[in-house]
Amino acid sequence: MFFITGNKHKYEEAKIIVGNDIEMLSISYPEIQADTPEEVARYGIEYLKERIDGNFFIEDSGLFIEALNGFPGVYSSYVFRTIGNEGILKLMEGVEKRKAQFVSVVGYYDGDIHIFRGESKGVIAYEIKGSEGFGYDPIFIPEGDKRTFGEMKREEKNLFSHRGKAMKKLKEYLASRI
Ligand code: ITT
Repeated sequence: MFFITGNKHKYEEAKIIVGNDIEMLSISYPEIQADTPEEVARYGIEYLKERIDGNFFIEDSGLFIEALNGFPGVYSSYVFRTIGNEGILKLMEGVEKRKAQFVSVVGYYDGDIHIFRGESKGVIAYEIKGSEGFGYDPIFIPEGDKRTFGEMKREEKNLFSHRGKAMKKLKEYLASRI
């Protein structure tokens, strides 16, 4: 089964949960401008299912910051490439309400489309911390811990993370089909 993504970190995190028989395939697909990751994932699958032989999944994720009305949300990838973690911390300067959540939506295709969602609640840190992971990991502290995802090993992050939870649902679905 293929995990269609250009992001090696996502693939490595997914492999720990779903298992070694997933293969990373970096094929680009349209990521539409929509309000929710579910819509983005469904559209991506509709495009890819005509082009890929066999079962596959994609994952759309993002960081939703409460005080910024959900920004960067579905624009997380673009915002990270442009203003990055420094830019986000700047936008959050003087803001005490720091709640945020990561959302991961996995879209799996086996002839039908199956959507699995995972969320991870937490807060935006006051400074960049840690060099593990990727993207917004060094500025996100999950509920129940004091460290950022950037200070955690992959296995540990997976226990808390949006992707860990969504991939676990995918894994359970796959197991129920055997
Ligand atoms: P794809 O090829 O799978 O689309 P991508 O990196 O472009 O890879 P998305 O379009 O889903 O992925 O964008 C999500 C962005 O949100 C990602 O690039 C990161 O900047 C951020 N992000 C998502 N999950 C994250 C995580 O677990 N930790 C830190 N940042 C994350």
